[in-house]
Amino acid sequence: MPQRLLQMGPLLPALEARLAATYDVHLLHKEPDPNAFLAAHGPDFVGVATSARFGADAALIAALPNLKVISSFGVGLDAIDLDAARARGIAVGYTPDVLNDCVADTAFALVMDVARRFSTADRFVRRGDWLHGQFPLATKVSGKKLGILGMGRIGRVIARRASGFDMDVRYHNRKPLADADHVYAESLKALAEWADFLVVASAGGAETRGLVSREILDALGPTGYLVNISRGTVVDEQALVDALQDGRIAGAGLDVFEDEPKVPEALFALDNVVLLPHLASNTHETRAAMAQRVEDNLAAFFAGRALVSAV
Ligand code: 8YV
Repeated sequence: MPQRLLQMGPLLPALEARLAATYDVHLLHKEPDPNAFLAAHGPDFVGVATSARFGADAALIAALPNLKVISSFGVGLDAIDLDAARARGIAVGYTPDVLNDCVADTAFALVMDVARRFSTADRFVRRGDWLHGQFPLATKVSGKKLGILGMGRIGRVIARRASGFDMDVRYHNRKPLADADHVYAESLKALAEWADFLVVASAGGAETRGLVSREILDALGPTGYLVNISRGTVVDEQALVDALQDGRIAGAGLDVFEDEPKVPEALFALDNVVLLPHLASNTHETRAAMAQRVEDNLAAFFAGRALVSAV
């Protein structure tokens, strides 16, 4: 008998097909009344297949009394109630590392785009404005100061990208790293004051909510740029909109937002902002590797082995 898995939302089609070929998968998001379904059938499921976006909250975990394993597509764990999983001894698998390159690439693309204004310049050409004059000068990236909030797996790759651009890199974490090659800033404010570019690469969740506040944005100042590839919740979004509108920071490159897919409409009118639809890991190569890790974590669990990437 195949193991029974509950799938929380649409996943990569190739992954869905492979999971369905191996397990007895039920799609919770196709249920007209998911709560009624869980009340009637919750005890049937031993595994959950989910993503960083759909997560697995405390209510879901409580509704699945025989749950033993959660396998999530993504590195972010902010939508999974890890305490609830831990309390029940439920194994949690996720997909770190395989997406570091693409997320760091996206961070760097945003640094380049927001400073050099490539997206704005592309619109300028398409509008036919080049026929009537030159595009204004932009800001140089190479050799500048890049501050990283969250020197984790992805932060380290961003730092490596920055070294290719001869940038000076500093970082802030809860604690200095024993093995970091870069200067540790004692506070996020000190990092923001120092940096030309502040890149947010920390985890989401309660611990980092609102860390990039109005005060931090003011420390970054009118020549500083903010880039966020982590979670919208790390930045006080209203404070960011205000700072951009008032010219209190120079610009922002954002792949993530507080209430996706809703983006504050006030940002649409601003040319010093680059807006992406949370696409940092969305390449064929990286998504295939993430899908493989979701499968490998489940296969390891059901074979009685340790997960390849366990939380
Ligand atoms: C994905 C992400 O968009 O890994 C993460 O935490 O945010 C992204 O890679 C996400 O996993 C899709 O749900």
